[in-house]
Amino acid sequence: MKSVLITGAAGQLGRYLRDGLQGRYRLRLMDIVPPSGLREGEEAIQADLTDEAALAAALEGQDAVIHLGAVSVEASWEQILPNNIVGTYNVFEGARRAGVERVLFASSNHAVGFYRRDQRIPVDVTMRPDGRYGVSKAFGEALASLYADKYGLKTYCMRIGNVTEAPADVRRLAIWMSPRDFTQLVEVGLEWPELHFEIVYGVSDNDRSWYDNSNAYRLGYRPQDNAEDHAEAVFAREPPHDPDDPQHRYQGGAFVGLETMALPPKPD
Ligand code: 15L
Repeated sequence: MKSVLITGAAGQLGRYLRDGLQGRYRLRLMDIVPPSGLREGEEAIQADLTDEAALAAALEGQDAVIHLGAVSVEASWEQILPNNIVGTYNVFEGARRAGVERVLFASSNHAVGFYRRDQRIPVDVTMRPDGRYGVSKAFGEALASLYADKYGLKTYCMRIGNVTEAPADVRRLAIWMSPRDFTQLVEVGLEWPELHFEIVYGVSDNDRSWYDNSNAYRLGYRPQDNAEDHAEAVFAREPPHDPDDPQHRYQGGAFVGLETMALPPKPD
């Protein structure tokens, strides 16, 4: 059975993965707050990603690391720098030093949030982050590329949309991912034998998807859910919006709308 470290394990995504991977992997759960309710096959480590010694100890003997730990929304540079930039560097460098074979990186749709909603994008597009958080995810993807090409780590970036039980709003009908599809996408990264460096979109099989996710399908991903099953309920509770408002025009949504006082009307 493979041993897998999950950073940010006390968050919602960590909880979904613990449920989905339970019994099939030995899970080491790391977070700044102690992950609770440990089950058989789980152990917990309370540590900060900026603590290199603690991270080295956590990575020791692991086959893979699923790196979820980060500030998960747009935030000040003072918050993004230690948690998302330094922390992510420490995970890749720590994995290299510890001989961990695979690094699965939780990237985000916000690395490419400044594509318009009428665009359908594959994984190899130019980065268009919609904020400092998105930049930190683009940075993590760059590290994944470097550590695969230069040091031979197997790296896998999931540009996650929004993982919840059901899509929260109209925007999420395009980027939603069910917990079971998320678990399956993670398993692809843990198991795909020829992995070198890959980017996939973390979304279910959504009719309204903005992504060409054929790379994930090539690796064996077969999502079982589709946000469209929730569309009627979502449209019933959300009033129509102005398509020229930046936060409705671009894929990144509200993150695009933040701090956009200087945004020209049509920057693209
Ligand atoms: C993300 O990357 C965030 O972590 C999550 O909180 C949501 O904001 C999600 O994107 C989204 O775009 O809905």
